[in-house]
Amino acid sequence: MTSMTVGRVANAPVASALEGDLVTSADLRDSILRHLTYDLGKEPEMAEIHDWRIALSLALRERIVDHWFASMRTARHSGAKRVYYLSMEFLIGRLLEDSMVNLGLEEAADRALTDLGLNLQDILADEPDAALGNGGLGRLAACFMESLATVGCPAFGYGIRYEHGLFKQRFVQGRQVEEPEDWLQQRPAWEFERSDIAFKLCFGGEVSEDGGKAVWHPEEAVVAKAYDTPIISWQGRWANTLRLWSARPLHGFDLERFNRGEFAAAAEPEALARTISRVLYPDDTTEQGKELRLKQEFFFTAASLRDILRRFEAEHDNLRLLPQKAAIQLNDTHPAIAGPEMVRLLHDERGMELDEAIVTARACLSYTNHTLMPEALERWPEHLMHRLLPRHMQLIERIDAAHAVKQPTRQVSALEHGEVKMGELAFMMAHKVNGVSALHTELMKSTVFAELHRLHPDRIVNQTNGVTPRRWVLSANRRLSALITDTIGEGWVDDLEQLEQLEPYFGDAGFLDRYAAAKRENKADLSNWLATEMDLKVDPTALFDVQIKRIHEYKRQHMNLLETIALWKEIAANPDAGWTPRVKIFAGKAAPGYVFAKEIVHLINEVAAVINADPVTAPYLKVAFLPNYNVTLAERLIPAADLSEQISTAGKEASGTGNMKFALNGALTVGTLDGANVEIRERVGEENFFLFGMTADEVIARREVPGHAAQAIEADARLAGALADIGEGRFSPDDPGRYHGVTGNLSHHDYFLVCSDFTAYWEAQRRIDAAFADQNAWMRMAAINTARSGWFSSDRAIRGYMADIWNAEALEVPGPGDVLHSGRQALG
Ligand code: F58
Repeated sequence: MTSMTVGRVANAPVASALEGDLVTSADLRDSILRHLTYDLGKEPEMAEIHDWRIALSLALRERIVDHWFASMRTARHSGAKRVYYLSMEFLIGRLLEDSMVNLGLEEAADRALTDLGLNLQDILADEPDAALGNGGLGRLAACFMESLATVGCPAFGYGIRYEHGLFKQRFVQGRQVEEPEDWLQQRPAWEFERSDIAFKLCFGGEVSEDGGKAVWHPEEAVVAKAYDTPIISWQGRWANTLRLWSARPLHGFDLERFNRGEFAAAAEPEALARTISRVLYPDDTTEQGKELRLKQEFFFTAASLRDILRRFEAEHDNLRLLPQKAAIQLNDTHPAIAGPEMVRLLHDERGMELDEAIVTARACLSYTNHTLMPEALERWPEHLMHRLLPRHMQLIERIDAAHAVKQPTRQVSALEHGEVKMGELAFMMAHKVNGVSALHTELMKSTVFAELHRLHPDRIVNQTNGVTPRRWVLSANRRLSALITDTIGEGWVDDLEQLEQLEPYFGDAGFLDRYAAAKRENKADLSNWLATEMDLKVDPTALFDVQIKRIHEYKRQHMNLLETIALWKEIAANPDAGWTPRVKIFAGKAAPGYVFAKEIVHLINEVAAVINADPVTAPYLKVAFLPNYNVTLAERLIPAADLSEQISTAGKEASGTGNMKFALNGALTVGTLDGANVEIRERVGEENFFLFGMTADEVIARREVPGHAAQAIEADARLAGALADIGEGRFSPDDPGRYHGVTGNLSHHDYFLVCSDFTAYWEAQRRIDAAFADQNAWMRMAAINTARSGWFSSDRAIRGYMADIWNAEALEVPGPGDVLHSGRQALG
């Protein structure tokens, strides 16, 4: 319980960044108290920290609403095209700090809370992460939402309001244990429930013909109900909506059955319907729940399309205008059923000719691909598609046939071996298809979509990913931000390429000293956190070497671990050789059904336990595996990193976005020529990037060499030694054979070429040791990374989509007077 102290009344106005809107800390304090009392029903002296947090969030949300209405009104009145970003995942993290910073109300909030005897940092730390995503794809969607608002592009994000986001990860004796995540346990502070925005969605049944018209007779229906979260731009200039759908039963509760005493049965329809938005799929490797996943995909896609058409039809009466008014981006193939569903809505339900419906749908739709890995490309059994969505299956066949007409030799089809290939379907139904880094886009053209690219040479375009500087630099790294703003002013925050203006200051000793001090203090903070949270003592001046991302063989955490073991052995054999002290930091979740990844998690923990207990190597090497990696943990780790591990097998990482966050925050990259690493290296300069390993072409050639792994092991005694230690149970004495699966795979199969790249990786790491020993030179390289990475802003990426894919324009809200007298708004 938090007691309220009646403190100084801070009435001095705090200039908010919002034009014409001066918010005093006293105003804010009053609205916090009002929300606490009248919305949460709590007396200040009885309020817990989360009550205060929610009251503060509501007080801020209140200040967003007028701007939100004004933005939507401007979009409506201008007749401008709207962008619709359909994504199965939005990995948002916390929103309170983001909103406060974007509204320019941080100082006011700090003072208001101090007046109330509270501490802003404690309140911020209380917010649960909204983890409605698995990894990069979901985080990209969240960065894009913030940038869409910041550049003033009228847009809606559409997704699913999962009751349980990505599982929580705990380690029990080194093994990953998954626990359900419960972000909705406390009252969600940001969203508005929209009982009036709900659509009925159907599944199953059959299709009949009536005078040449297809009529779908579904057998099952649920309701999608909207929840809206306003997303405010930097400096509150614009706000868009993130609209998430929650599944409800069509017919509520069965009172008759209840009255007969059949209590569980009475609640059954509700429970069944709600299952659709119950959990985020942590994975696409498991077979279970395939049907439910397809239902989820259709559920949110179909609800979103209905909403888009409803809005369009309220404003226009000619369906042919749709492509001029709506750009619909499919974030990977999860919403690819949008193609046939849109055709169905236009043709079956609105009477447009089939061919025209296909052309119209295609002119609205575009598709982003995030992976080339065959096992991750979605395919649905035709029989399942037919059973759940019989009319859509017919339309998929029509779309495929219509496409086939244009290719006399008929080499590409969306239907193969009894499956629907969603990548091909999305490609056929999109006017643009984009990759997420230059290399990835070229590989799309030459591999998975080679044939489709030949047929449609203008369709594939590149849009290299980006990250929002507001969250990933301004908020996450206060010390660095203050230095940047002191040096070049605040303009960089929404024009990140201004960071280039830092470089002329590198000659001033003062700048690099302050840059180094910011990094040192960030590392000291992290060291303290590791001591208190993980009971791990580390040298805060050591090289902080960080690999944080989902655990996957292609991301090669195990290569990093093998190098760690080899380094440990070398230090132990020769402790006085002048080693550069290192802290190896890992974090990441393994998909629950991905056995190999879970073994890697276990192994990292067991290796960490052995190395951290070694008194001889302790001054030079520590290993930390932080549990439950999430957005908030990334915000803590990235500003404290010296070295960013981006070591995927070349050709496998579509882009990466962590790599951009690290470079901006002054960590040097050790990386392969993969994904956006290639573009980062081009921009920061090859002398400020530690490159190693095979290229994508070399990877393909190397795989053809018989016994490539055995050869590599034979040629490198360090690698052989590390593998032998694992294989002999040095880190798992209770079960020496525990990792035979891992060592066997690496020695005989090694698809991801860990062994073949190991020696080059080891050598790169030793070059890094030497470079880090010269702190002045290192800090200069780090600062160059910051100064030259401004291009990786998601504002730039969004402008690229607007120009090359959506043909959409940015808008500005009119003056503050119009904002404040908005009257009652028809929402959305
Ligand atoms: C990631 N994909 C790419 N997929 O791996 C990464 O290179 C890229 O930077 C990022 O997208 C953004 O473009 C990714 O995160 C998933 O999370 C899948 C979602 C569906 C279930 C399986 C994982």
